[in-house]
Amino acid sequence: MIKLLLLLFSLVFFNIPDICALQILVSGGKPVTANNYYSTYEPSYLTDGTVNTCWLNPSYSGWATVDLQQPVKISQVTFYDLVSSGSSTLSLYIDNNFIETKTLSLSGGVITPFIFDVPDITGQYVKMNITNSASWVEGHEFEIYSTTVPEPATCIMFFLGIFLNFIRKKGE
Ligand SMILES: [Ca+2]
Repeated sequence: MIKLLLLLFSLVFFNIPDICALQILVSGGKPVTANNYYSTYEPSYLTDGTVNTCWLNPSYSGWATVDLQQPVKISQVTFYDLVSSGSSTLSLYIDNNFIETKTLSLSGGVITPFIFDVPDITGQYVKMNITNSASWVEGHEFEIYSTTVPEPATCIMFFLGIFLNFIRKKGE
């Protein structure tokens, strides 16, 4: 019995909070600056919440920076890129510190997410530098996520709710 209680205790206080961790989108509606844009395809379309709108840069390279308006612990960055056909190279910077470069071959006309897993780096300005784009630089959405780990008590209530619901359904 004591062993069981110890197991439950360790699960609740060490593992369950990680299971409960939530990915929160922190870039929605945040201001974006870019080195250039074409016509009405403004950088603000990178954080408007839909991949159907885009920032278009009349060049084969360019950059865009999201201002999160306060320092945030960042866990993941996803940039939705589109080229006519060929590859594109994306380099991620947080507060001017280089994080990672990715090159992907894209199918022509298909919006492709470039996903960067970030080891919880705190920063405010998130920059994507795009080079060697097979066609004009075209970004459809620039998503920045933060991981929030709730208090153990919140996790216990969450799993207790699932458990009680399970018992209730079994009783029906
Ligand atoms: Ca968009």
